[in-house]
Amino acid sequence: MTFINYVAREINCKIVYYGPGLGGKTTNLQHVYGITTPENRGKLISLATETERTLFFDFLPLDLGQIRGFRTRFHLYTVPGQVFYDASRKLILKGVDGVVFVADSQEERLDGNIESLSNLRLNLKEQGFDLAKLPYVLQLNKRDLPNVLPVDELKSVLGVKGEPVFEAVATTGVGVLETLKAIARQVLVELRKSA
Ligand SMILES: Nc1nc2c(ncn2[C@@H]2O[C@H](COP(=O)(O)OP(=O)(O)OP(=O)(O)O)[C@@H](O)[C@H]2O)c(=O)[nH]1
Ligand SMILES: [Mg+2]
Repeated sequence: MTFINYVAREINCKIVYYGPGLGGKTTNLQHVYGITTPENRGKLISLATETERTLFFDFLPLDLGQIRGFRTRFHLYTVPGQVFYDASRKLILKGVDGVVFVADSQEERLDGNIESLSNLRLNLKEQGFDLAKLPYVLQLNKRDLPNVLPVDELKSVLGVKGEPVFEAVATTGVGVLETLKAIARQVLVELRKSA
């Protein structure tokens, strides 16, 4: 739920990067952090295990300019993809305005993607959200690897509602900004509708 602070003239939106473990969610945020100027971003906060797996979440606040005199802030979060951290994922989805699903394009991760997507639907439902109505983008990550499934196949299995789909290589930044822009655009459209 978008938080509009009329006193501070600020709009705060929450975007959550969801997807299977090791799919590249944290890498997306690291890239965004790396290419934004310090004036437009806050600290990247990561709560990770010793092996760099997300333990609770990553958090990056981004300042994306003004809308009708209101400063617009996007708060980017990632969830931990590992199956057993479901309680954290539920918590992080609270008040979400838009979701990016980061799929791992590798053939052997197809089941992991499907499981994570159904977990997303379920957790959104529990929070009173309907994936069909929420701003949503699908990112097909790790396109640089040799054992990836064709884009059309991934789209047909993982596509939810004709959402924008981006091919990405998060480690080099390919598709990362495009993905973020697409979800931000959808969130802003929703915001205008409700304003
Ligand atoms: N080859 C390749 N490796 C990638 C790509 N994106 C991420 N990786 C690597 O995949 C590993 C996992 O990436 P993370 O960003 O930590 O994955 P995550 O989705 O945050 O994983 P969890 O926090 O466990 O849910 C890291 O070693 C990354 O460097 C990519 O596009 N191509
Ligand atoms: Mg992570």
